[in-house]
Amino acid sequence: MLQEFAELLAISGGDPFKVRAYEKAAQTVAGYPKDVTDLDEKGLDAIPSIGSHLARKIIEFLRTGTVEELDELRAVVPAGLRSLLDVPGLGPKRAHQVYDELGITSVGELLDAIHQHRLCHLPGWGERSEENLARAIHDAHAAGARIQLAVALGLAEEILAHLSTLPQVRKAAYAGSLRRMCETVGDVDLLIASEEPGPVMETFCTMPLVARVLARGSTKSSIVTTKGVQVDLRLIEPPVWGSALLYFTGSKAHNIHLREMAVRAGQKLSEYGLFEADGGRLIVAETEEGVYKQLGLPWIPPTIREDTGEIEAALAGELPNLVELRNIRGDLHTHTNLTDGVASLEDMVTAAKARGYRYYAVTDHAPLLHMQRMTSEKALEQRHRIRLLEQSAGIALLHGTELNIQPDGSLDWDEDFLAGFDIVVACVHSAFRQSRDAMTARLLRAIEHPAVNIIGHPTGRSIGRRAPIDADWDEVFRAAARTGTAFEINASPDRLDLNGDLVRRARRAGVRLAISTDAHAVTHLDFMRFGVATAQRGWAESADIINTWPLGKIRRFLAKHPPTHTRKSG
Ligand code: DGT
Ligand code: CA
Ligand code: CA
Repeated sequence: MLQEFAELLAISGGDPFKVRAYEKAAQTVAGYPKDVTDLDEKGLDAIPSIGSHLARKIIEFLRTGTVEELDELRAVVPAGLRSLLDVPGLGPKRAHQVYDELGITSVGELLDAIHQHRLCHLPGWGERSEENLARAIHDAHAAGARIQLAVALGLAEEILAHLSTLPQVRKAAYAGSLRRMCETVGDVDLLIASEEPGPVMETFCTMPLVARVLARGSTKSSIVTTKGVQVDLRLIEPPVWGSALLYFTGSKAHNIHLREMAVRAGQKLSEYGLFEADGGRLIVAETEEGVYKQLGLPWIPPTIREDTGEIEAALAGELPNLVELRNIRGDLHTHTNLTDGVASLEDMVTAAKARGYRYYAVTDHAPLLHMQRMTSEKALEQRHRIRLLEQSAGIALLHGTELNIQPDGSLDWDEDFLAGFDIVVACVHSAFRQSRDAMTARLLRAIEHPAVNIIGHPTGRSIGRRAPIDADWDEVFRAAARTGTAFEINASPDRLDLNGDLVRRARRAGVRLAISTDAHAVTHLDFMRFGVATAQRGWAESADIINTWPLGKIRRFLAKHPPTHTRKSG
C-alpha cells in the first residue's frame, strides 16, 4: 500500500519529499522485525520514519482494507500510465513524460517507439538513454517468469512445513534448481516419500495458496500458486528416496554424466535406483551417499552439481570443502538509519550479537550519494557512538563506510579521513554503462587505493532488472589479489553479486571474498544464507572468505599492506 502510494504520487508529479516519505515508510514496514498489524496508532507512530499521519493511514488500511486518499489517486492516474510503472528502467518521471508527450500507454507501444527512435528526441533523452531502456526491458524479459531464489525458498519451506504435518509423510525435501540454490528458479520441485500417497496429493492440490491445478496424478502433480509460481510434487516410495532425490535435484547435465559413468560400469541409473544392467538387480536406492558411493564417488554437495568439473574433482578426491553458514563470524557491509537503513545502530548490533557473530561492521553511505546527506561530522559522531556501544555490546564493532566509486575511479573523502575507518567498502552506484575500458580503469583505481578493503556488489546487477556492468574481470581480479582487496558476494537476494561463476574466477586469481548482507533492516541479516549458497556455487572454501576468519586475522587483512609487502605466491 505504501509503495503504491509512493509510486502513484511520483507518477502524478507529487511533492518529491512526500514520495520519499512513503518510500521510506514502505521500506521500514517491510523490514520491521515484528508484525505491524498487531500495533495500534501509538505503536506505529513509535516506528522510526512512520509519523502520526502515516500511522493513521496504516490503521485505516488495516481496518477497511483500503485508504481513501489512495483510492482517489488510483482514480486520477490513468491505467495506461500506471502500466508504465512496471517497465524496468523507466522510472515515474520518464513514464509521465512518454505518456504525456507521445501518448504511450503500454510496454508494447514503448518498444515500438524505441524501435522508431522517437524517444531520443524528447527533452532530457538521447540515443544512449533510449538504448539503455531497450536493454533494461530486454534483460527483464530474458529473466522471464523465473522467480528469485529467496521467494522460491520461502514458498517451498511453507508448503513442506504444511505437508510435513501429515502422518503419511515419511520424508520431504525440495529438489531441482532450488536445492542447487540457483539465483532464479523456473519452478519449485518437491519430493515426498510416503507409503500412502493419496491423502498427501489431496492436501497438496487443495492448499489455500493453490490458484490452479495444472495436472493431477497419483504420484505427480503440478499446481500454480496465487502468486503465479509453478510447484511440482512427486511422491515416491521411501526405499528409493536417495536415487529420486539425486535425480530430481539435477542438474540435468550432472545426471547425464552420472548415468554415463553407470553405463560404463555395466550399470543403469534412474530415479528408481542404481541397477545391474544384466538382469536388473537393484544395487542401491535408499540414500544419495549410497548411490554416489557405488559409482565410486563421495557425496557431492547440490550447490555444485552443474557438471562443471565437480565429478572429475570428486574422482580425484579434490572436491572443495565448501564454506557453510556456521563458518560465518560476522557481517562486513550493513546500514543503519543514519543513512538509508531503517533500524538504529543499537538494534542492528543487538541482532548481530544474537546471531552469534564475533564482529560486525557498520558501513553507512558516504557524502557523494547526495540523497543520503552524509557528512564528515555525522560519520565521526557515529564512530564515537560505536566506540561507546562496543564497550558493552559483547561483539567487536568495526566502523566503516560504503564509498561511491566515481566515473573516474575517485572516491568520497581524502586519504587521511578514509584512514580513520576500520573498514572501507567501495561500490559503483552511478554511470553503469561506461565502456569496458573505462569501467576497468575505474575499478582498478579504486582497488589500488590504500584505504579500500572490499569492492561491494561488484557488477552492480539487479536480478531481472539491471544488467551487470562490463569490465575486464580477470585484470580487475589480478589487481585485487595483488593489493589485498577483497571482493564482495552481496547476499541480498536481488543482487547475489558476485555470482557463482565470477566467484570461481576470482578465487582462481587468488582474490579473497567477503560474504555480506548489505542489510538495511534487522531482518536482512538473514540474507547471509543466500550469500553462502552463492559462494558455494563458486566452489569457495572458508579460507577464501574473510568473514570466516578470526578478528585478529581480519584486522591484519584490513590494514591492507602496500603491494611490496604482499605475501609470496606459492
Ligand atoms: P528450473 O526449474 O528451470 O529452475 O530448473 P530445474 O533444474 O529445477 O529443472 P526442472 O524443474 O525441469 O527439473 C527438475 C530436475 O529433474 C532437474 O534438475 C533434473 C531432473 N530432470 C528433469 N528432466 C530431466 C531429463 O530429461 N534428464 C535427466 N537426467 N534429468 C532430468
Ligand atoms: Ca525446477
Ligand atoms: Ca519441475
